[in-house]
Amino acid sequence: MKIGIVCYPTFGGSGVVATELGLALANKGHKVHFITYTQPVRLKVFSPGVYYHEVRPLKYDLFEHTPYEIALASKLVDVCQHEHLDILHVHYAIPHAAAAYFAKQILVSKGLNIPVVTSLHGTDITLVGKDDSYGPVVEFSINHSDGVSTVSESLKIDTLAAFDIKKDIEVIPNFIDFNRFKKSNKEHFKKAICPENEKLIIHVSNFRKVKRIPDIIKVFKRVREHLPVKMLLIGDGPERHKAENLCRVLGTCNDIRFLGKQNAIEELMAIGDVFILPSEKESFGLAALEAMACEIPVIASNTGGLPEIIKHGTCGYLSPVGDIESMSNNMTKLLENNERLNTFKENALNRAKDFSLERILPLYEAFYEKIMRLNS
Ligand code: GMT
Repeated sequence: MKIGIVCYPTFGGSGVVATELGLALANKGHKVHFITYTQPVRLKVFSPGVYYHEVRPLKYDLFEHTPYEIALASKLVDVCQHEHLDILHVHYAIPHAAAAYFAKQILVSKGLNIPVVTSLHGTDITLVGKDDSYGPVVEFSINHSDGVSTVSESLKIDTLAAFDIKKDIEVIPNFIDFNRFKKSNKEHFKKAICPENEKLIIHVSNFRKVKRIPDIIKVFKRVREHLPVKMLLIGDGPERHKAENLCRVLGTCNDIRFLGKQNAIEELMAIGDVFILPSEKESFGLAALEAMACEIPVIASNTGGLPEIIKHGTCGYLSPVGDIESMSNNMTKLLENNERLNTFKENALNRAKDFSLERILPLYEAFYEKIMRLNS
């Protein structure tokens, strides 16, 4: 198949999923065309079967806001026409689904019918998409996509609750590439971070409000009252500064390292004992799955798609959003007993295997084929 992929090329979860999906499809022999405003980090290495088309909106003094969606739609028309794409797969509804609809209509006027698949990832529905400033366009462009998928059952339910949806929604969970995410021996590195053999807590996110970063610092403080622990906070975003201040106030700075954005997350995961994700909303929680693939159990909030990945009491623990006490107790219980911790680590890996690339990729291929058949 010749597949066009549109996504956010930066550090967001939806962009990571879209890029990994495209690379995996190309490895299986498909031709994959990425259409984005900058090259996704992982595409910078040459890979046969992968093509990249940059969207470059013309800037003009009169435009206070450059109309990116129009430039994207125009680029989609160009790529679909000249590269003879079979299907267009857009990740994250805003603004990609609307731009794809626009491009599709232009192509129809030229006698070409390209099916469009829209994958919803989370905040495009649960936070931003519902807002009046985007809602009508999001609803319309979902209903006019040829195929719609969500990354969890929970996000499907949220989508149906937020909008008047006339389309069937296919649930295709996020996946993990075990060639990349697996436990490796980084003992020297662990020794440098945890010289007294402390247990190591890890969190990875884009540090937005929805991730509830202050909860992480508060849980850490409580656990540290019982056990020797250290923590790595990986990623960056608007809440980081507040979190650093809270560490100062709570006197935990010496045991917490803020690492900022990192590419080789798997190398850091290799030394973790437990992962924490106390989000307000989390449609899937790819970071938690990546941790589990590296044999790290997860302490998380019982929200969104997280219970679909984390089995409470076997490969992690779930608590109500904002319940610091419950999360701290669960984490302490897990870290203070090596036998329990090792069992949870093993269970985490086994659970992650349910989401292997090998299992999930054929679901996307079958979905494309179905949509192409229905559209022909
Ligand atoms: O907040 C993020 O983690 C980024 C966001 C995005 O849209 O890029 O992630 C969403 O999509 C990911 C990939 O499908 C999911 O794993 C995340 O759970 C989801 N984030 C939220 O729902 C908050």
